[in-house]
Amino acid sequence: MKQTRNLGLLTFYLLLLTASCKDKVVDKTETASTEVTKPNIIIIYADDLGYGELGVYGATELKTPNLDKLANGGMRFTNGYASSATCTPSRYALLTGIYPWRNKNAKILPGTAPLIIDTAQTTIPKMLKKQGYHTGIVGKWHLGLGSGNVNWNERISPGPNEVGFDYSHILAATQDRVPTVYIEDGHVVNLDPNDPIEINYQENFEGEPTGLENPEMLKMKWHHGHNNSIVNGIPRIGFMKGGAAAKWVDEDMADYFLADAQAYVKRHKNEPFFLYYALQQPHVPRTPHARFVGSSGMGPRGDVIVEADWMIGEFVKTLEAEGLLENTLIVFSSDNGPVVNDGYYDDSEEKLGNHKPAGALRGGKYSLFEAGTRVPFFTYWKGKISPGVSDAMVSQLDLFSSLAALVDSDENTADSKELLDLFLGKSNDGRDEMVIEATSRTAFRKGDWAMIPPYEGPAINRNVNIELANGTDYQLYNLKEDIGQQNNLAKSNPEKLQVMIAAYEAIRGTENTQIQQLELK
Ligand code: NG6
Ligand code: CA
Repeated sequence: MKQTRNLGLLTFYLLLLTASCKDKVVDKTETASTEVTKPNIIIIYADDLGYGELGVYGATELKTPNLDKLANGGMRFTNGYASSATCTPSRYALLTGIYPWRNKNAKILPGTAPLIIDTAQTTIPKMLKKQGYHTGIVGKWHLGLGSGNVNWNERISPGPNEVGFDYSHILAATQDRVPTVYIEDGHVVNLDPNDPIEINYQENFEGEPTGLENPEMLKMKWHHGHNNSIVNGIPRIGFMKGGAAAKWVDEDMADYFLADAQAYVKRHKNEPFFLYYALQQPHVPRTPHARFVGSSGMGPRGDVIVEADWMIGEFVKTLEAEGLLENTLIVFSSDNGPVVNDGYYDDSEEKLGNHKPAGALRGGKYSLFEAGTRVPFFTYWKGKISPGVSDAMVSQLDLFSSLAALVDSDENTADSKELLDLFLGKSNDGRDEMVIEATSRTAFRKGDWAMIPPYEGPAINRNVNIELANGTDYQLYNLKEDIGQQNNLAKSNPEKLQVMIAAYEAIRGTENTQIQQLELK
């Protein structure tokens, strides 16, 4: 009896010894020593995904199990913001940590626009590179390429590789804009030199069909805009000639980028890496792969959200299989709020049913109301971030300084707040105030309040059926009591309005507001 117990103890000690030896072996490896200070960082960025689009943000009609699981296992923000209600400005702010309205070129760009990030400017990937990271972007770029008059048949530069990315595999602008080709490290993928690419946003190339003139060739009809060159039966913005072998197949795009994102993490799993995985969904044209067609019951818009959710599920599986989840911070968000009809007849309005892309928020993409910029936003780090929900205010601008703090870099920017503890779920302190932008107009959020200066222009963009928040009066809303921005308190609370205007002008300058006030007189 005693002997058996001793034997048992011996086995126990032997097991302990083996276990601690194993630990020591692991400790000596390169990976383990970098584990503490150099976690991998992945930003997954959706395109036009609204605040109410995920189950975890209250969606009931649309199923997003993979994103819900990730969000539920991490820190989810209910007051998380993109810097702008459109793509280019938000992406500019995300990567540089600078308010987009400080850069007059940070507007929705055509596919031929030059790069709008100065190659001397600091960016998240540049900052991380200095700390020993390998940096990659897979997916949508939309920050311009080249310095004007790009020759698409040579190496295209400057681009992502010149502003901090060691590796880039991108679509230049948007899925609805030419050139409709993938570009890897500055080279158009599958380009046949005998079939060179030409792009023009002003006029068509002779003999090339267009959406306007050749409706019989279309598998998707245009509603507004989007009637230039036809690629894969879909009319686009801009004219394109040549490059037949290089043209993407829209329905394969999600799988294409997923495979590349998976390959990237596998290639770089033995060094600290930063991956910016910029999804193209649910931006127009919505082209789900055949296996997702009908998956949402909501038409192509819902189907591509289900598709994106599945892609993220697969991507996380890869991280898990490679043993990377415990050493990787994942940030998920969207570049701007939702739009249902953004220029094509794709049944999204007809089949929307009870789904509310913006949740309880007013407005949408292009709008200064909340739905323009308040978006799904969460962080996930297995074993490191305790699951939770935070109502602290946080902007994508803040990723620059917070990620710098994470990797022990002393870089920061004036517009980017260091909120690392908030992102890691160790604090509930967010920002107190911020300027938000929408199609070159700006508004202000401070505490529970939102203030929108008067702006000329239509109250509603009828094409997309979204309230833009233009008006002749100041608007002031208490979001805590009125998340849907129905009660304008500007007149009944003039003191608060003045406080908001003063704080706004302290950041934005007086010019913007003064112009608006002059126009009112
Ligand atoms: C608009 C397009 C819209 C979309 C948007 C950019 C028209 C009429 N509308 O100009 O379809 O492409 O630009 O979206 O052309 S974003 O998410 O990249 O900012
Ligand atoms: Ca967008």
